[in-house]
Amino acid sequence: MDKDPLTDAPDPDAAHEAIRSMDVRGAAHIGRTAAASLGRLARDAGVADDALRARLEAAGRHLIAARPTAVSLRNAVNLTLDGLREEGASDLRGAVVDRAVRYIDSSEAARDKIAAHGARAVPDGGAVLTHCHSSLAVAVLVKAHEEGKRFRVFTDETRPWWQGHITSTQLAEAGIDVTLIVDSAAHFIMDAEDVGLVLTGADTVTADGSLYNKVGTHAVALGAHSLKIPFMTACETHKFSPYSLQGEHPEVEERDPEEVLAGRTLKGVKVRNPVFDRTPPTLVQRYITEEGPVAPQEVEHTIQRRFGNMEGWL
Ligand code: RI2
Repeated sequence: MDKDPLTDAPDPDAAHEAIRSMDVRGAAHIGRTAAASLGRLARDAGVADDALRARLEAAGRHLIAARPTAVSLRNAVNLTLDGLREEGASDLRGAVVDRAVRYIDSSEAARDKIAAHGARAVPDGGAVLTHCHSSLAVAVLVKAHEEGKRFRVFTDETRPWWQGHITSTQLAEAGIDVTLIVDSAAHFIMDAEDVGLVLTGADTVTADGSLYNKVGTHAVALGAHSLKIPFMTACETHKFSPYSLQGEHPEVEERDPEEVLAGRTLKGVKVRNPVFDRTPPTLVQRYITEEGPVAPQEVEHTIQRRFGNMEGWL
């Protein structure tokens, strides 16, 4: 029997803190953690329906505030809290729990489908370049390797959180030939090595087809474009932003400069730490989703089809 996904879920306050501090990171993981914490609260809070509704909505708002850029967090909260708005739901608690479990299951199922779709785009021979750590990009590469494709991977290290180290370790554990590079070496490596694909994850994809992902992604995409290397992004449609249909674009998170300084003091120097950037749709060849590859110009239609009534959404 599959393990109940809510059993080990943190309460929403603990989930907020884990997401804010990056103990829980990666847009897909963040979304599933938020959904699980709301499901757990709904299941365990022994209060009447009105009080439960108020507590869940407050917890949802607090979770969304933990990190502003990855839309999977806000989507996870809203899709879970849709249980509160379910027409004719006699069991509010059960409806929210059910939505939370459905969100988690669909996110996990999406990963397997994305791996299968994405593996087709991975070159047999040559190399792939990645940026930051994306669980979905890793799933694609591992699947391609399991299917017998042989390729090398160059991984951008991605300061200041070094998520490229996670990518490198996971790929090496899967038996893939992996080489870690500093981010500023990306263009040199794309030019010097036989890189046939750049593959990243996504934090948010907006209706105009723009990609919001870990800072540095835009520069990598520009480099790939100049060298005519396909640039693709592995992402579940939970990363698509229905809010952007009304022109809302994600806030780019700026974190503590201390993360950049890492304990050093540079007298008279200002430090900034923006952690995401926007890559324009013209530089993205395909979003590899659970539904298959989606071109940037098809994102708006996918959002309209994928997200229904948003009434009452936070
Ligand atoms: P998956 C990460 O952000 C990276 O930007 C990565 O591309 C994205 O989340 C998606 O990751 P952070 O949370 O959902 O490390 O593919 O700041 O795992």
